[in-house]
Amino acid sequence: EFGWTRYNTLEEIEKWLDEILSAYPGVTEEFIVGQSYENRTIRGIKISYKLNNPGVFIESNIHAREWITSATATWLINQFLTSEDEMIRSLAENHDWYIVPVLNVDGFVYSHEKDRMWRKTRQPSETSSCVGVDPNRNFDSHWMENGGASEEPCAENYGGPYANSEPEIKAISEFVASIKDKVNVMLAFHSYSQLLLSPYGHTAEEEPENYDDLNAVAKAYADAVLALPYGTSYDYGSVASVLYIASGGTNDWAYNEQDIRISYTIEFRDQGKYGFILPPAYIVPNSEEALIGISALLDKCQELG
Ligand code: 0X9
Ligand code: ZN
Repeated sequence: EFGWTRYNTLEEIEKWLDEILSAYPGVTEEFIVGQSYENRTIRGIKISYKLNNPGVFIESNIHAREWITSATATWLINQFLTSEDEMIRSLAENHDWYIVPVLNVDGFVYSHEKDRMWRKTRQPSETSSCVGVDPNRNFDSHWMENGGASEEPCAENYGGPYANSEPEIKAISEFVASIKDKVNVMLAFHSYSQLLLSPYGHTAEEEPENYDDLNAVAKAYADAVLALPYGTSYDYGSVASVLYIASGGTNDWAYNEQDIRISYTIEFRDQGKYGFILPPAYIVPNSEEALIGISALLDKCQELG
């Protein structure tokens, strides 16, 4: 049965999504991002309680093995619809939420059924027997520039034969572009390392024009999470300064090509003890941190205007 005491399969997540959509018809709406290489439907849910709210887009599980991301995304959806807590109600009702719990559907299924550590998509290469592209190197923004993405089909960070070669990335790019005027904040959920990563990933030579704001907003998230009883610490800064150069990722594409000025990659728990194989007992703590962090992040955005 679906829940947050263990990790759910794609089939379980989709069945739960159907139940949620029929239980809350007035405030939820399904959106279809598109079809995956293996022809699965990539689904999202929009939650909207009123007109003219600022929009927040959450992309989750672009990397197949990062199961904590879809567990957290579904937990957030559930809280937004069922919680009676005042802070959560205000967070839920004063934003329009566009949430894609599992973007890399083919890879996610493969990570459940064949290889728990699978990261990439499942589209075969035309030049190699290796399968899949790193979807977070495949966006059409400074694609394959400056390193951090590989031209080698067998590499875990293979950028693909061309930008948007992966149907999942082409689909989400077109979908976000179609609603970009309604999206103020873009969050890409990943694990692990406990980091809030802002643009740029494609270069360490420059910083975005609103880098001070991006850091202030990230600090608000990190401070709020640290203040919880778990005492979990998050670090923040640009991808290139805190982590490594990596072009063609979601947060750079949203910022550079769609003009979404508040754009982060969030790397959830932990810091390497369990890594990608985070025990299910941490799903709820991680989700609580994401909730309080996102609430503080959005409050800070509003404060900065
Ligand atoms: O390398 C990645 O794609 C992300 N780390 S992960 O361990 N989840 O694979 C970081 C992505 C940072 N953002 C960009 N490169 N734009
Ligand atoms: Zn990732």
